[in-house]
Amino acid sequence: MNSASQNLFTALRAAFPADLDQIAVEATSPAGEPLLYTWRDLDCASARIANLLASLQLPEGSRIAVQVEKSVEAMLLYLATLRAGYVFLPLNTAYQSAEIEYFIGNAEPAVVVCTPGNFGWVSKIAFTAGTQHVFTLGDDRSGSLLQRAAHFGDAHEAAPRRADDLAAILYTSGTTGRSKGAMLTHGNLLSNALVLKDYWGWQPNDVLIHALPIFHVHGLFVAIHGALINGSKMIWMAKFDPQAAIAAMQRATVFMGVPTLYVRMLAEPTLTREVARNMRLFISGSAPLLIETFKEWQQRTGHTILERYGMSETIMLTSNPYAADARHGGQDERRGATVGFALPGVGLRVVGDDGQLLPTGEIGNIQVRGPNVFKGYWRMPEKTAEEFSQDGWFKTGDVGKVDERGYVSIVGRSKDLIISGGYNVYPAEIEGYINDMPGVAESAVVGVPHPDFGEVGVAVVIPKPGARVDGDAVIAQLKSQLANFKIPKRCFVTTELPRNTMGKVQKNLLRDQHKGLFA
Ligand code: MCA
Ligand code: AMP
Repeated sequence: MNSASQNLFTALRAAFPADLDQIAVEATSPAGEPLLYTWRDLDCASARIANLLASLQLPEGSRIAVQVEKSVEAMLLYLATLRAGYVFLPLNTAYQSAEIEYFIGNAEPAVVVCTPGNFGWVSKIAFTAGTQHVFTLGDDRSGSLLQRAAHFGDAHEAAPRRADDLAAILYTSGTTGRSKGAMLTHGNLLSNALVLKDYWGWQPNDVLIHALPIFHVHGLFVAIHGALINGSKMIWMAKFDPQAAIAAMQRATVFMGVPTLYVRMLAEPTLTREVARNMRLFISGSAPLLIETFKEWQQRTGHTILERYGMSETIMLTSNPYAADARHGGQDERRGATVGFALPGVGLRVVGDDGQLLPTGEIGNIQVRGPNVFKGYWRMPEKTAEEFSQDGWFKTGDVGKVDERGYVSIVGRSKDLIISGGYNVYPAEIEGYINDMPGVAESAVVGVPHPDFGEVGVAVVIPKPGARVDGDAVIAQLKSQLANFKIPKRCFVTTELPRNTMGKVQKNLLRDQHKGLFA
């Protein structure tokens, strides 16, 4: 290996235990059979896929776009992409053809990997966009990717990469216009993984319950890097199942989830102190954890959930302490309704709308900087410039405050965003689709509280004069166009939207009006 290389894979591989025959991942096949992977399996299988990718002689910086069901092999494809030095582009399996067409058209990947069942329509989109190679990968190890990779050797020297070379692009929707690809570098990902290794007190004998999807930051980076860079085993769940997750706690030590996962486990009578006795750490993030959930978890299990805060553009930014944090007077208290302290190396400040720094405790716009902050939006230099202050801080779009002890609380968002079950839904995108429907004059989508998903979208639609619009039909049409988690749970048809004197829709009034819908 080139000693100057900052390839993230090299750092992850260096952390594998000396005994490669230990179990690295315990998974279950779609048919319910146990599947065990040793560290050697991860090494050899990712090498075979990396060799396959390398054999394609793709241009430097090529994107490998992947829309497949969660499986250990899908993780191996991620590792292989890093290893071969290309750029991983994960896509939520809920995305439908118009969404995929946009991502593939925008990112121009050299390789697309999709499920065998989607090959027909995905390959059509990909070949039209100029992609040369489309492989398939099923969650049962089927498909052309592994078939082709099997012909390659099981050793591969990781391609040398600099810290600021791209490792991944994660698409994140915008408050206006189309999704933007956040470009994350090997240095972004490695620095964040190393900080979390230390801050969360990871140990090689930790066992992580991996229950999240692997196409977003939480499941793909925070969870996978966390386990791998500590040489820790994972109990791998292709789909979150509260009963299975609770049962796994007796053999595990770390769990990561979005708040919905905690809410669903709390609804299970099997969740007790006894069953959680072996656990060391429960981590929550991606959406606000209600204080009720935080307290109930404490009562039921005796564990205090550690809440942290991050973004696709920045990976992890803040965290409640796992142990005493010397930077904050040795405080080790995990405080509910806060996201803890700025992580070591992360700068975090709160500014007013005029960009001026606000005094401690005042609510304002959160801005951040550090080695974890992304390189920019893919092929969108103007958007990138807009999202940074003149002195180089990234504008998160989150609104919050920092108290005198350094605890950060998020109290709202300046971006018009709904976070539903840990997934981001941008009202502007949904409104765009509704406004294009026949007979619709305009629409507004707002987030309202929901006991399971935290928040869900509700649409309010105004028909054109004389037109008839049916709310259920609007929802049915959206279902055929957009990822399922983006679909508003209810749609009301009415005569006008509340507006302020400037003519702007008063979404707060709509939120108030509908806040009891799912209570
Ligand atoms: C599923 N449904 C949803 C959601 N998920 N509706 C609203 N919000 C959701 N998140 C709906 C589907 O549309 C469907 O409705 C019905 O629920 C059943 O779908 P299914 O897929 O079976 O649902 P599920 O398996 O119960 O999924 C719920 C889930 C999942 C497990 C909570 O949403 C999930 O894995 N969320 C985690 C997301 C995540 O990893 N976020 C991290 C982003 P219908 O039947 O009407 O069609 S990373 C991030 O945010 C930052 C960086 C950070 O800080 O981590
Ligand atoms: P994404 O675009 O999927 O990366 O989502 C990032 C957004 O999720 C952040 O800007 C926050 O609004 C939100 N977020 C992440 N973690 C938390 C948390 N612990 N509490 C509140 N919001 C969070």
